[in-house]
This record gives sequence, C-alpha cells and structure tokens, in this order.
Amino acid sequence: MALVGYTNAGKSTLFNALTKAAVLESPRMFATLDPTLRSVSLPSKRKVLLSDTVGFIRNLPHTLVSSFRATLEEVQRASLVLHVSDASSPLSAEQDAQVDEVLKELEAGDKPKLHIKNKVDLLPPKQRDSLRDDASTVHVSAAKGVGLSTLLDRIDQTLAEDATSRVRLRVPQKEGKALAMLEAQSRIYSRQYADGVVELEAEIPESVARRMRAWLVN
Ligand SMILES: Nc1nc2c(ncn2[C@@H]2O[C@H](COP(=O)(O)OP(=O)(O)OP(=O)(O)O)[C@@H](O)[C@H]2O)c(=O)[nH]1
Ligand SMILES: [Mg+2]
Repeated sequence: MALVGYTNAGKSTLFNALTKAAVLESPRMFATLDPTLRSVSLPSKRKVLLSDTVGFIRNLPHTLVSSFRATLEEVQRASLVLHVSDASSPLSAEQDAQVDEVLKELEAGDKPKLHIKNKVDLLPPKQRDSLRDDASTVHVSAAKGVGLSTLLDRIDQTLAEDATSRVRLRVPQKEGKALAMLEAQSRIYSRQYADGVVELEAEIPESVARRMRAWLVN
C-alpha cells in the first residue's frame, strides 16, 4: 500500500504512527529495507508493506523530479492507495481534487482507495463530533494517535481480497533487500543455499509477489 496526498497532509507522521510497533518488534529485520518502506501488522496478523511518498503539489507531475519518480512507482505497485488529506485545511477539497487528478495521471485512479482525513484534533469540537466514517473514509489524528485502530481494521477489510499464493523463488544472496522483505512479509516453508542463490518456497501476498517477479520460478 502507498500513502499519497498533498504535501503537509501528514503522510510521514501517519507512516511513523502505523509502523512504529512493527519496527520495535524486530528492528533488525527491517534494517536493510528502504526507510520509506516498512511493514505494518494488521489486526488479522497479516503483514503488509506500506510506503511513504513525497507529497503532491500543484503541477508536480510535469516536472518529474527523481523523488517523484520513486513515488510514481510505489503508487503503481500498490494494491491499496491510502489518500491522506488535511481535514483542518480550508483548501482540503481543492487539494483532494488535485491528488485525484495525479492518481489518474498515474493510472492509479481505479485502484482500491481509502480516504484518510487527518488532523481532526485541529477541528473545533462541534465539527469533530459530527464526523462520520464510512466504507471508504476514516477520520484520524496521526499526531495524537486517534482513529488508528479503526483505520487498521478498515485496511484489513479492504485488503481481504489481496490473496496470498505459494511460490518458489530463486533469489541471489546479494539481494539483501528482497530477502529481508521476504523474511518480513511471508511465511517461508523451505530455504536452500547454492551457488550464491537462495531457493525458497514461500506463501506471499500479491503485493510482495509483484516485487519479486524477477526471481519467481514459474
Ligand atoms: N495537529 C496535527 N498535526 C499533524 C497531524 N499529522 C501531522 N501533523 C503535522 O503536519 C505537518 C506535516 O506532517 P508530515 O507528516 O511531514 O506531512 P507529509 O504529508 O509527510 O508532508 P510531505 O512529505 O511534505 O508531503 C507536521 O508539522 C506534523 O507534525 C495531526 O494529526 N494533527
Ligand atoms: Mg512526508
């Protein structure tokens, strides 16, 4: 899954809030993973990769800087898009429309999406009390840790269809990142080392399989 949204919406704050537990659980396991890509443990015990991305800003897709290119790839790979917006901003609706526009340009407009309205702690109490979550919208405060368990439940429900499958892989031992990701994300049934290659049999989610294409054995 990928966190997307307008700059300053609170994506990185939410990323840290959602991944903190997982990182504390096994700090070494993620040492070789990208700092903007981490594992989140869902209530169902299923683990899923979450990537933080750089914020969208007006016209950015037309000046494709390298960090945005990485964002683009993460979004295209994601099986679930988490659209974070700043609910306290008067420009919230306009920014949401721009983010939707960028998602369309990335051909990610049709992916399953959850809309996360962040910073509810900044709203006046009356307005805050009138907020209602629905099937595709969750209100949270990433900074105060409000609404995060509801969000995790909702992610679980939405991902219920991201099937896992049992596969065989031949991964070169030097591919530390890929191997760390497999350790973190999958159930490994067997592991054999030969000629600098690790042969594995594992049960992996779709979203991980897409990153392992190069090493899948039919
Ligand atoms: N009050 C409040 N502030 C928040 C909340 N979440 C994030 N912030 C603040 O909003 C600012 C931006 O947060 P970031 O997490 O860096 O936002 P971002 O979406 O990652 O921004 P970019 O990486 O620039 O796109 C920071 O000052 C955060 O402390 C929240 O729930 N409530
Ligand atoms: Mg950020």
